[in-house]
Amino acid sequence: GKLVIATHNAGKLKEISALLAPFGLECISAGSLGLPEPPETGKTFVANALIKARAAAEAAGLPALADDSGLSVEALDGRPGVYTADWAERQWFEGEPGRDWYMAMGKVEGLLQAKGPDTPRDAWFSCVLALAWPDGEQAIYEGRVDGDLTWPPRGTLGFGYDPVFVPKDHEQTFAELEPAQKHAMSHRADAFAKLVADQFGG
Ligand code: ITT
Repeated sequence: GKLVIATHNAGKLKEISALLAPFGLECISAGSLGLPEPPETGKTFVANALIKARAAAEAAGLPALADDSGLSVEALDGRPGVYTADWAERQWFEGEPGRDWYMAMGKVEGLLQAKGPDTPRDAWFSCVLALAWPDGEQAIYEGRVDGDLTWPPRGTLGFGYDPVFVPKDHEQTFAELEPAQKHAMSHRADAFAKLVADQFGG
């Protein structure tokens, strides 16, 4: 069957396509269908994931999968959390609109350092996947990975905050790990495993 991937984030699209590859679905990106980005007005990952999945399913008349995710820092009371994307100011890169991730990572680091040198650097990524069908049916799957923040950023793989996130029991950042290694342990992989077990029976 066909599935709309309701994201406008190229890094996510790449990871979701890789994670879905074994299931023989025809994945269509929201961008290629020209679907608009609905405002993410929810206060939780679940609410925002459902907003994006429902909007895409209704506009396309096809089942849609959305991902709402973010980085939470223990010592910052879970911030930026659902506001992770918002902390990266919109800028223009080589004529394309984008977000300044380096600045966003620096903002998190600055707040952490302002708390003092002994502040715990524990953080986690959350991912909520929402599936929505045009008839109103929907399903939600939540994933998480724990780690520590490092500074300065290291690595060029992945996207977003990957260069400052070191998963627990590892030395390398998500941006230094091969995609297959990240996919074996990420918040997105955790949520996907639950989706696959539920939708494809294991
Ligand atoms: P869509 O809503 O179009 O899917 P978005 O980038 O706006 O794209 P979110 O609102 O869910 O998506 O924001 C999540 C942000 O959290 C994302 O932009 C990344 O910066 C960060 N993030 C999520 N997963 C990540 C990952 O695996 N590695 C690094 N950063 C991640």
